[in-house]
Amino acid sequence: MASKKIFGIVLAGGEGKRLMPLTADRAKPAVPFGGTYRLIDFALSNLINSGLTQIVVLTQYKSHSLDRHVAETWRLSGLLNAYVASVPAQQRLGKRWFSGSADAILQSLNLINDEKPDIVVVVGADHVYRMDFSQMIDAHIESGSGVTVAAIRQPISLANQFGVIQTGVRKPTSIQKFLEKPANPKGLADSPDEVLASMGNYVFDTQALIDAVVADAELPDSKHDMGGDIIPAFVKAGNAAVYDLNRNDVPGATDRDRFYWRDVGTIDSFFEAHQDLISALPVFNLYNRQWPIYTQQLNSPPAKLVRDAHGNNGSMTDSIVSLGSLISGARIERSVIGPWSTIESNAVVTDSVLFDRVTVHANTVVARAILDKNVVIEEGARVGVDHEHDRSRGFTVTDSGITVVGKGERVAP
Ligand code: ADQ
Repeated sequence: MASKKIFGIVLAGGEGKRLMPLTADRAKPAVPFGGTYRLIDFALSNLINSGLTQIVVLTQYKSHSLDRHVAETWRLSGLLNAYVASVPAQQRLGKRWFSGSADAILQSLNLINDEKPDIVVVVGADHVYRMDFSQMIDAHIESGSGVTVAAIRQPISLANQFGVIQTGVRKPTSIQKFLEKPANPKGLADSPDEVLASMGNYVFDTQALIDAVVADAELPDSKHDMGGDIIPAFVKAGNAAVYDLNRNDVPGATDRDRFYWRDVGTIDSFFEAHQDLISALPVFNLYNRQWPIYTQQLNSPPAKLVRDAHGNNGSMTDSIVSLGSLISGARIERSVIGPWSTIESNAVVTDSVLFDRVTVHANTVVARAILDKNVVIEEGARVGVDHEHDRSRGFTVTDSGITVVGKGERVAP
């Protein structure tokens, strides 16, 4: 990789419908995660830690808070022409928005032409994981293919959410077949309950990428989608390799999180990924100093846990509390509390995810719930306890029983 010039593209224009109502007001990559992070911080941290210094983030859908987060947080030094730049859809090829992720790249070819890289790394922006892309780039160069697709084994029951890869028998690093979100895929020969899923991360030879998106633009039936159209075209041409995440050795990884990767595209998977952060031996370790996940450094006071006005102790176990939060005489278990939240006396918050500036007043119960920014739980209210009641109040309740309260809502007793 050392002798090559590398350019990074983060695809961040998707709508994230399945995360509603968390994406009602913001792009999916801007959805808060783990207290102080936003989803895009994982992709960007991985690229920066892998040595990339020129990265663009292609945005479109409700991009304001995403643009702001990228501009405020991801400021690289002006030296060496290093940057992370958020680039909104600009209608450069006529009066139309990005019609798909491949069209987003087609409409942004000026950015590639400006830098003239040898290799372009294209990644999604809505996964929680650690990955050293420099190792994938080395494998790509060695393979001699036009594209290399990062992959990880996933349960076959989830195959309809992913691009599913079949590799060659004689050459296991070449992709023989690629089916985007198939209904009935075949399991792996050595593990019939699993498939090899695309992670939505790709390494391209620059010219191969340009040729592919230009050719795709002429196809009347194409959806102009990276997973649905571009990668299958490379596979058909016998020009695609696979890179299994289990070959990736990230510095400082633990045995538990070495090959951790979570698609957090649904409320359930988003919720479960939070549970992966908080136990004493976390499934995903945020405290790996050798491969830090960066985010905005808020100018905030530390979190404070105090007794309430009556002298009652609170308690907190298996939880994360972010800067600026104030917790008095409340019980918090297995939860993630976002910045500048207030939780008052005799509130019981269990198995929950609170975004920033949430207020939980006294004598309340919050159970298996996700509370978006600025939610207020009024004194004596309960949420996540009676699902029928939650639904009747207009809150989303998933089949697995997670209640989601949208941005700025007040929950009355
Ligand atoms: P999905 O995640 O379903 O599958 P998609 O919705 O296209 O694919 O999102 C991929 C990335 O592209 C996201 O970061 C999204 O924000 C962005 N994106 C989507 N539409 C865009 C547009 N019009 N402009 C700019 N950015 C856009 C993909 C692959 C699968 C793979 C899974 C892994 O297609 O093959 O298995 O990711 O989760």
